[in-house]
Amino acid sequence: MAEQRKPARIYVTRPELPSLNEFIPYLQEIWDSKILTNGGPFHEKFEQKLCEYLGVKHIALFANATIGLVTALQALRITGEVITTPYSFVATAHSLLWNGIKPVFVDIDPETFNLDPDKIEAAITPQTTAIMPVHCYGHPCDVDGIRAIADTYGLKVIYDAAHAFGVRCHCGSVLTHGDLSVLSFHATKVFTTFEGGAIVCPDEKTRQRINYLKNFGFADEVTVVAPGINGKMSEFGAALGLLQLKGIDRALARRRAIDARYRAGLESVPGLRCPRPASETLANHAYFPILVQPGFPLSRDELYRKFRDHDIFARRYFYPLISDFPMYRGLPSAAHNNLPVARKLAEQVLCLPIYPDLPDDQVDRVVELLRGGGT
Ligand code: T4K
Repeated sequence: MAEQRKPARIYVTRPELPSLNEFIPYLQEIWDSKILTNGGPFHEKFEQKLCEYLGVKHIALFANATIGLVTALQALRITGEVITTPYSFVATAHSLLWNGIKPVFVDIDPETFNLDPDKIEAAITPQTTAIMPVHCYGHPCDVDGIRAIADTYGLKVIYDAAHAFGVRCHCGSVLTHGDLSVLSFHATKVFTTFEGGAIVCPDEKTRQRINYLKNFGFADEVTVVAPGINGKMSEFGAALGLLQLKGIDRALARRRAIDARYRAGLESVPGLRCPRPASETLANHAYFPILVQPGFPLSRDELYRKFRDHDIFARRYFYPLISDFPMYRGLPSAAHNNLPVARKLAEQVLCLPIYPDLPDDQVDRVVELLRGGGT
């Protein structure tokens, strides 16, 4: 009897990589030069090409976004309390704790999944020094609303832009907003250098300080200007990044096509909502969140488990809320009634698989399951 082939496992994401053959000449150069790190030639070239691609002026590369966030806070000498979102990956708030800063959680907007500017002012105290919003799923925050509040109260704004590679809003790259923006190039992101990240800076002076901080605080061979950390990206990561830039437009176009296919397939499924970024956004389709609402035959968690039974590994980004983890839940701002929108969305959200190599027939497999009410 012919063996029945099991459908392939579908993950929430898979990294987009160039062919190994294309990468070997880059590796050969590293092997020949024996320059592996500390700001080598690939590092310099990648920073320059990345600025050009993203439409920004100054970038400091990092080993990952988490160290980037920790360093961004150090660079701007942020202390006291920082207003942030509970609806994100834990690294956002952890970067505050690593600096001895108290996170103050503020609820999110039900359409954008991002900090609700209307709720920020009530959370400001004399100890507040900054706001750390997240462009969640790459959907831009209300950057103008946040800027207005920051200006009124003299606060800094550090955007966690881990999801926002290549995203453009009403006035160009979303990464030019705020005092600093931090990108992630982790394996699960739209643009990857295995691990990696970057801080987008407004001027060369700030970039210089960040460069000292990511290199133990060294300003030259014998001068240490701050208790810096080791946050440097290696030549391996920078070389891969340089090569990745060649394929990124094709990868983003494929993501766009998958996003459109999901939307067309799921348009009229009762109890499902597919949020999208504001219409003027040039999105990167980093994630495809759906909200499982009353009217759908299964609860979100039942659907999550049903998907797993079918070897489809959709993920509940971002459940649980950061404010529910043990190191945060004692904070007054983590109280249940302070974050009703974030709490509701965290109970309803499921991120569907989306990545450039995902074939149409697998997208259709996911859609069929949802159209059948998860059965
Ligand atoms: N701020 C925000 C808003 C973030 O979302 C993140 C990271 C950060 C800051 C910090 O950035 P980094 O310091 O990492 O640069 C993942 C990632 O580990 C994490 O980077 C990411 N956010 C978060 C949203 O998702 P997990 O626990 O879901 O990853 P994991 O290992 O379960 O991977 C998910 C799927 O991806 C796997 O089922 C298969 C696929 N995968 C994953 C890896 C690691 C691969 O195919 N290959 C791989 O190498 O956290």
